[in-house]
Amino acid sequence: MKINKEEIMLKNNLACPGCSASLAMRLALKALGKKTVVVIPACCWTVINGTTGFNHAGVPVFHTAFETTAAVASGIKVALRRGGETGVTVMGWAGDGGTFDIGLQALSGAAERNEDIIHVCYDNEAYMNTGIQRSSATPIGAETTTTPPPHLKSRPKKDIMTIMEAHNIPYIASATVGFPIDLTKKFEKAKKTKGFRFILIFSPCPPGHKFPENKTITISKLAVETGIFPLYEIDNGRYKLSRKPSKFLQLEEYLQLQGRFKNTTKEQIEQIKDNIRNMWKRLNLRFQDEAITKMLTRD
Ligand SMILES: Cc1ncc(C[n+]2csc(CCOP(=O)(O)OP(=O)(O)O)c2C)c(N)n1
Ligand SMILES: [Mg+2]
Repeated sequence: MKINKEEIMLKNNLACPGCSASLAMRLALKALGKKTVVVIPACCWTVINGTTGFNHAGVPVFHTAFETTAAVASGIKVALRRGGETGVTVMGWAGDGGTFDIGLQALSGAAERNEDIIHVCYDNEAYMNTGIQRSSATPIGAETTTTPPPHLKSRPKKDIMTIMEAHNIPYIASATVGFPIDLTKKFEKAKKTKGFRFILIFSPCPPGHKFPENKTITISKLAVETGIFPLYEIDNGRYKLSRKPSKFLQLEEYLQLQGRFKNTTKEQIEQIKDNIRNMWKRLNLRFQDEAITKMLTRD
């Protein structure tokens, strides 16, 4: 499988160097094509897309209030359909704040109604645009400006994939820019699917996670290979593991590259490891994969 060579997004957007959210949009639009409308709430992407008069996404973008992405995207899709435009993909593109937290009500409503839209969450695990405040997507032990040491985030990351699964929608997937072909395939599948589709993209952020800008892809890959961010799909209720780890890499390999975990305590690291193991046990009830069962029972 090849990634479409045609660039839809324009060059020189306002993203920070090494921004995975910028690369994620570039890949998503290559898969979805030009007949796409994007709805963006308050988030880094409001800035990335450019100041008034600029539109680096290269497709129509509707900027909306923080809590309204999925409601606005639903309305745009209906208006297009009423106007006879049936071939346009409408994609809400929100951060973790706009998805896990303040956008959750609109998201849940649109998912329950099975609106014909794609909601993408580029998850950089904090409110980055406003200065790195913690969100419910921030992992345990992470430093943010509202969880400074020694008061590091003490609660686990919210499990948004399971929340979305509970809505019985046709397509749910997790992806990251470290695996661009996998990400592209998921957007292609989402484009072909009717009804509500949800894609969670793990999105490392150099200034927010405090790592050098050339480590974005390494960290995206390590998140998958250490098991902290599993890549999978729930396609009409069928679970499919996209990348089967033969052995999880040591979580520390992932944590030590990021300044946000510089002060994370041993106990918090153990807590994260326990949570990863429990998450995989839960997921493997669906995958029923023998190799994973063996890996999880090994101490
Ligand atoms: C109702 C409302 N509350 C707060 C804000 C301020 N605000 C703008 S962007 C943002 C953070 C967005 O975080 P996230 O959705 O994770 O996107 P990111 O900035 O990380 O890309 C906040 C708090 C706002 N615009 N509207
Ligand atoms: Mg964020």
